[in-house]
Amino acid sequence: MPEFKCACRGCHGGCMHLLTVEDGKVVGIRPDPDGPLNKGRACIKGMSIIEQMYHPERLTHPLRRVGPKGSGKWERISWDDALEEIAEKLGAYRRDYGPETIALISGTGRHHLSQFWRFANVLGTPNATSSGALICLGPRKNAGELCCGHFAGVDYYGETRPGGILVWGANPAISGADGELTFLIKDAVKEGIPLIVVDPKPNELTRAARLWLPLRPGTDGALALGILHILLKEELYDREFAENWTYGFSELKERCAQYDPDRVAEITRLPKEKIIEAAHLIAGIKPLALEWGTAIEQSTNAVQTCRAIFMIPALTGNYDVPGGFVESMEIAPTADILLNRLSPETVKKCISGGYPLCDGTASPKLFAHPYMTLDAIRTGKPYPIRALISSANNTLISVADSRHTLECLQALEFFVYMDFFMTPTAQLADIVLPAALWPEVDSVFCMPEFGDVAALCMQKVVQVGECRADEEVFLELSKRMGLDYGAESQREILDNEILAELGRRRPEYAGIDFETFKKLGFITPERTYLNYRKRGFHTPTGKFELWSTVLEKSGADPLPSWEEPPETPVSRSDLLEDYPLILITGSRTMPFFISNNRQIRSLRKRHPFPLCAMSETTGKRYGIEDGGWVFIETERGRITQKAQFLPDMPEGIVNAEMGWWYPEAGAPGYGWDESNANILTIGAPPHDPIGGAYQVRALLCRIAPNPDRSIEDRYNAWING
Ligand SMILES: Nc1nc2c(c(=O)[nH]1)N[C@H]1C(S)=C(S)[C@@H](COP(=O)(O)OP(=O)(O)OC[C@H]3O[C@@H](n4cnc5c(=O)[nH]c(N)nc54)[C@H](O)[C@@H]3O)O[C@H]1N2
Ligand SMILES: Nc1nc2c(c(=O)[nH]1)N[C@H]1C(S)=C(S)[C@@H](COP(=O)(O)OP(=O)(O)OC[C@H]3O[C@@H](n4cnc5c(=O)[nH]c(N)nc54)[C@H](O)[C@@H]3O)O[C@H]1N2
Ligand code: SF4
Ligand SMILES: [Mo]
Repeated sequence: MPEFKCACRGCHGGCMHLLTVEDGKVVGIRPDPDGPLNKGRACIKGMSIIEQMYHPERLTHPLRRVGPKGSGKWERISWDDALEEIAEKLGAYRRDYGPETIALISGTGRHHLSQFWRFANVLGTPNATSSGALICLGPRKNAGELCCGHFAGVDYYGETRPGGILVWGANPAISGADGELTFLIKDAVKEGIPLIVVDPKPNELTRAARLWLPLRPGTDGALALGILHILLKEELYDREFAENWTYGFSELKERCAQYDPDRVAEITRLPKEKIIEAAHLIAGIKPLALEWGTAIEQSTNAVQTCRAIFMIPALTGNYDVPGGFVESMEIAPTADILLNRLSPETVKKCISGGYPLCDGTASPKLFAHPYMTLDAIRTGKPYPIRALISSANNTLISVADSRHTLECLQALEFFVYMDFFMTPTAQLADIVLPAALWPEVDSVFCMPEFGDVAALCMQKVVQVGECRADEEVFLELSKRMGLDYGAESQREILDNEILAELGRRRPEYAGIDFETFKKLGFITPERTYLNYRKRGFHTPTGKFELWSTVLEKSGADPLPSWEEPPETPVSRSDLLEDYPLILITGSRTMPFFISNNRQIRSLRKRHPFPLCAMSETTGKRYGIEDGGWVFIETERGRITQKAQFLPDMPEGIVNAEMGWWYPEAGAPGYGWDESNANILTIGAPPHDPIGGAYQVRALLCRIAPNPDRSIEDRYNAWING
């Protein structure tokens, strides 16, 4: 039987698989041994795709709400009726109130994001946003762009292996985020490549690490500046790079002098000796690479912390060297084909919070702020948002302060939601559209996002129900609304825009079209190193900007800095009596992708309940048993998760998993508020003054035993039923 080469998007993506099709159905999947990133490997999420595609609860046709909002009553409608109604309503809002009153929200890195941005542009709304971005990848990407005009990642693929990896606020052995697949770091561990891990919570990487730095959550910026201080003071940096290729070296040195090891030890609660040891280890490893994650981004210090951390491998001479922290190759324009057609007046209307990386002043991208855009629905300020289109985003679960999100979504006049399954967010919509899963979509994308090693092919091998790719829906709506989308079909976009541009950037692939690309499955252009030595850095000064001239121009601090986050034992000591513990949220798990997959039985069985990690001493102090249910409460609200005692977990820190809801609890609520970590988090300002990130980690909480085990009973009935 013929096999089709398909790139998986069960997570951010990166694995190639071979799919077999019989009678119009996918009947087999095996990881492609030639897949440039996975090399014949896969995870359980990818392997469950057949179960996902043909799941009895999958959305397979459009629905229109019939009962009152949130009543869970729906009627089946045709695509034609759905699109006609959406086009007509959006057209009316656009005409009567202005296109800015229509907002768009998406989730994390999906194949259709370019078209999502394009649709916002042709619609004429500046209010397109995402539940990730500002707190996920955005700050790291922006830090890279501000420092050197590029993004960078670990060189796992070249002939030279990394000499060591600094893992900071990330758990890539589970998250394999953005195409840096889990296998790659696991291979590095097996090979004995030394790791330095900065993470308050133990995991398999902290256990394998040469050095583990379990810092106080939210203090990463201070630690990074402290490490830079030691490197600069003890002259452990690359002199040639510093002298010839950086801008603002002496200013940075002066700034870092405020972060001597004694002060940093006090802030981070790490022993001073460990901080010095970390700096010495970092200086001694060549080439050193960096794996960094969301923990440093989900904070009011996001962009400056990311900038400070990025400077560590750069100043030690590891930027874009073989086996080091290498520049993204930007093979194809898959992530950025947005037609920036908004007038300056419209750009000014963006509900960006005025943050320089959101409002277009310090970045060529415009980005509405998710919390503030939602807030405008509720308050009408700065003007009312009347309609929302959500694609690939379980807003009620993934945006900070879920009770606020609920209030906002309930106040919407018109809400269109597109997903594979019904979710608690979908239940608040007016129209729900069925989305195509990855074997049902034609697309080209590059991975990993950090380093761009390959361009990969997704191809539609079957049709399931009436499901459609999100990009097709944006195209179709544009046509019906008479908007100039610039192409007639997804195939034309792939051939004439993405692959044509790929051919211009990589002449060896000139003339390639999607039919040819499907047969190849992927391409892996050759990497060249130290490119900045030939053409300088893509910054205003042509240098690696330690002092950011872009931030300077926008009025922000041009040097990396750190401030105590808004709700810590230091900044809110007044809360300690009631909320004595530090709460972190997030913590990815293997079977799930954020809030996805809770209804996929084979996956759910592996991790049936949300786990709340803490040390035994912390748990016992509050009467909690290992495996018992625990209430976790902040000033915003209370949820329950199942306690998990972790041997090396530092005292006084509690970790709540994010993304939880319970499909088995049934419509309309699906238990959205039982274990959802975002009931506990803060969405309101203060935000990161540069990029608008909000604080979903490093908060204050209290815990108490919850004797009620009904969540387990309900699950058991569902899984056995
Ligand atoms: N407290 C806390 N909050 C967080 C985080 C945290 O660590 N802690 N992490 C943040 C981060 S990093 C992110 S990226 C966001 C994630 O937030 P989101 O990206 O919104 O992720 P999900 O909530 O899983 O929503 C994705 C939904 O989209 C659907 N979906 C998946 N692929 C497609 C597709 O191709 N088309 C369509 N139409 N639907 C699709 C899924 O079925 C799912 O219901 O959450 C953020 N929120
Ligand atoms: N299997 C799976 N893979 C995924 C996802 C998934 O849900 N499941 N989600 C995807 C998405 S959207 C993203 S953004 C990535 C996220 O990938 P990661 O960034 O790896 O996300 P997390 O595991 O949430 O957090 C990483 C680590 O941060 C630590 N941490 C918490 N607070 C702090 C702190 O204050 N400082 C420091 N230094 N560390 C802290 C946590 O203990 C955790 O080990 O993963 C992606 N990949
Ligand atoms: S790691 Fe991601 S891309 Fe690979 S099989 Fe799993 S879900 Fe698919
Ligand atoms: Mo994310």
